[in-house]
Amino acid sequence: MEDKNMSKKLPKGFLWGGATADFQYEGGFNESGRGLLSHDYETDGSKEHPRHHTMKMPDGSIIEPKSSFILADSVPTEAEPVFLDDEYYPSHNAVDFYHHYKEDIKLMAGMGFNIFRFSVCWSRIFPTGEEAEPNAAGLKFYDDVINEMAKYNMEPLITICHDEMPMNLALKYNGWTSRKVIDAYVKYAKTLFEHFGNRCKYWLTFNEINAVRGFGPTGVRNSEGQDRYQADHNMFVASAKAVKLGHKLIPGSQFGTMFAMSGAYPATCKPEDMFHYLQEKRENWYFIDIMGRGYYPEYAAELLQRHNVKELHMEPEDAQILKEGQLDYIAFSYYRSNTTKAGDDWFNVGGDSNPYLKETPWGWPVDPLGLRYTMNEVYDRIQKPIFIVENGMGAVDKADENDYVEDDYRIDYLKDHLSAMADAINIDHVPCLGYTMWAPIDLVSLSTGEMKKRYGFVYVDMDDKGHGTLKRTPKKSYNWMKHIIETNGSALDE
Ligand code: BGP
Repeated sequence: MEDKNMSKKLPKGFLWGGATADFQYEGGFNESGRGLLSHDYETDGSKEHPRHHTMKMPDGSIIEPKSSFILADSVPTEAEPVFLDDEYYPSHNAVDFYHHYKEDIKLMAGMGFNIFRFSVCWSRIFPTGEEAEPNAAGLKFYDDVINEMAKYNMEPLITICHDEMPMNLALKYNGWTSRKVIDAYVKYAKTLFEHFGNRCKYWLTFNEINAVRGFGPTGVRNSEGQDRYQADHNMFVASAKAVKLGHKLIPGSQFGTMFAMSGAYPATCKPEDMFHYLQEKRENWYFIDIMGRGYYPEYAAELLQRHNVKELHMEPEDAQILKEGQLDYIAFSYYRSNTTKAGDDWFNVGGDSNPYLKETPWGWPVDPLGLRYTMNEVYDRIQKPIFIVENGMGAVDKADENDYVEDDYRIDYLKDHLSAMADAINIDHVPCLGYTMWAPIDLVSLSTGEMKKRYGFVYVDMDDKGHGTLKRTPKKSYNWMKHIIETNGSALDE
């Protein structure tokens, strides 16, 4: 499949960078007037012991872990979030970008990044989500970050909302099920546009909006069915309103939303498996079609019925809002591919293992060609530029006595994925704005809350319980990536 004669050199102006999320990276939990965030009550975990939220039930008992991300549907609304002395909450300090931003930005600049994707912590700007005025100290932190980046000609790609919301909004309104949250979000987005718009052209309204995570993107307790799809509709409207406003306030601004994309394959060529695959794909296309084309597709009725959704509440003006607030580009994360077959659950992320692919230690199949396939598929469908805003490999790194890591496996993963991306751009002519690798500096894993699932070009001395010096040390992949960026991809041919 790879064309050996076609250079991997990328078009001039290609954006090279890294991506992070505030609650996995930033810390600074008690600083600059930051309010409580939905992720603050999430414990650490592992593959064997899922993360959970610590909530006190009305009778004083504490809920049991149910599954990662999802706050048990059975938790009554009167239950209160609570911090427990014997639990560890990784979002509180994360890897402390809050106090290391100068050092981290310098390290990223050292690799030649011309863009850095980070998310603003909503509750640092509006602590409960409902204040009339933003928190000036919170805005100042991001001012400092963006100004530091400017010293190295690195531009920001800001995620307005990365799977989170002020805890107050999640509890009071059952997250995005309420249209009140649309207003809170638009006020928050407007504040960011007014404050940072003169220095930020690229924006993402949401992270992985299509992922199913209660208390994650939707902040909703019941993460399936009626509430979930109502929450999604409200997020579509909020995103479209923000896009329209952003275009008005920031001339030349470019808006995307980030979708979690995996390559997907029918497990066999049995027609039933193929049809199931088509329906499974629509679980994702639903989001991309509505936000990228500005209207609900015909198949939405079947999909919603399949998820026991009776009727979505829509205001008469919503259709026009969705039309006017279409995305400028389609951003996605790509880590792996999945297989699917008739009878599998919808959202059966992963499916059976694929005999043709190797897996990471966390069981994620490694499929670089799937990236080229996904880029083509998304572009063929929506015909708007794409932006790969997350890709990388979570691995167990063994640091030597100087904290140096020889991560050849990461280099192999990235080389194969970047080569596949270059082929999609150079051979298939898929327009792609850039690539931001997850995550340039080691940080806390979203799914497991671990530190040992490391992604970075830079090692951070910290363990799963937050112990360590936080010292940053470039890994072998750091200089490798630097060379790829300084040759604008040509070195992938070496
Ligand atoms: C995406 C999220 C990120 C990130 C990444 C890697 O789903 O947008 O926040 O963490 O996946 O996943 P994990 O950290 O679970 O390995």
